[in-house]
Amino acid sequence: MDAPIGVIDSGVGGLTVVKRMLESLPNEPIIYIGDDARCPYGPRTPEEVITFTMEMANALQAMGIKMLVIACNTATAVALDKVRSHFTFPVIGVIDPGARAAVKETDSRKIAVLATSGTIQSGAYQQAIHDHLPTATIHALACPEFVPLVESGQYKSAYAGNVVQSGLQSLVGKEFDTAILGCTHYPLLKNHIQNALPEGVKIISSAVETVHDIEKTLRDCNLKNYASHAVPPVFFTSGSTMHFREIALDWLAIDEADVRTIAF
Ligand code: I24
Ligand code: DGL
Repeated sequence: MDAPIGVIDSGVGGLTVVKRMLESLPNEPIIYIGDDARCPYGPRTPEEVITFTMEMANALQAMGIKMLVIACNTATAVALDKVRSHFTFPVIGVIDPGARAAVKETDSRKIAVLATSGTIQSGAYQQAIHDHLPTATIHALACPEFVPLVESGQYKSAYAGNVVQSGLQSLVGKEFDTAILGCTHYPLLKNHIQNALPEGVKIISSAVETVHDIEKTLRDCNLKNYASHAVPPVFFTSGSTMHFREIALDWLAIDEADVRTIAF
């Protein structure tokens, strides 16, 4: 099946999922939409996020995708069920894969979740973890400073380490052995987050786990592309194609990228 896999996100953060897809599924064509004009979704109301997510999903349906990946945690948290019930192609979110991986990893049954305000308020991670491990203790923490920190480009700096340290202050003294990075941007802060948490805490990146789900769905639904040549992804942004291209080239370590405009 050589139709593309659609990937949607509030902006460029979903490129963390695309990077893993290009490594594991190089022959699968990808069409990505980043809603940069309306990013960030983290502080928005569920109604807004649902409307925006449906707009992107509709645009990709019109382009003939065989499967949809909601790479944005906030959009997955509030819109996954609605999107799933609306389309006939399989729809994969980033929350259940991360929750399942954390449940597999934890020995103490105590799990921390770090995410945007919208994701934490939705309770979606808490629900998904309890679905797989009803006795789990969950420490859910909104980290609203972290997305702007990454987007300011200072995420590698010592200053970022301090912001992460303060953001995670309320977890001090709490017991957990596993922490979920429940936001597209947090893998870029992984070292700072690891340093701010007690030694030995296992960190789960939803992006990595989601690709396992995509591979399984391609197999189960007979949607794999058997052509054996790499296909470059096509990117759409509702914002600046120039800025999008800069970040995509850097993050994906590629020389050129087909970046087009989409209006909502
Ligand atoms: N990282 C992200 N978003 C940005 C950014 C960034 N600017 C610098 N870096 N900007 O997300 C968001 C607003 N833009 C988006 C494009 O259109 C115009 C508006 C995290 C990306 C994760 C893949 C820092 C930066 C970078 C290159 C690679 C990674 C990275 F410049 F974090
Ligand atoms: N993509 C969002 C997420 O994973 C982070 C950026 C935003 O708030 O839109 O939750």
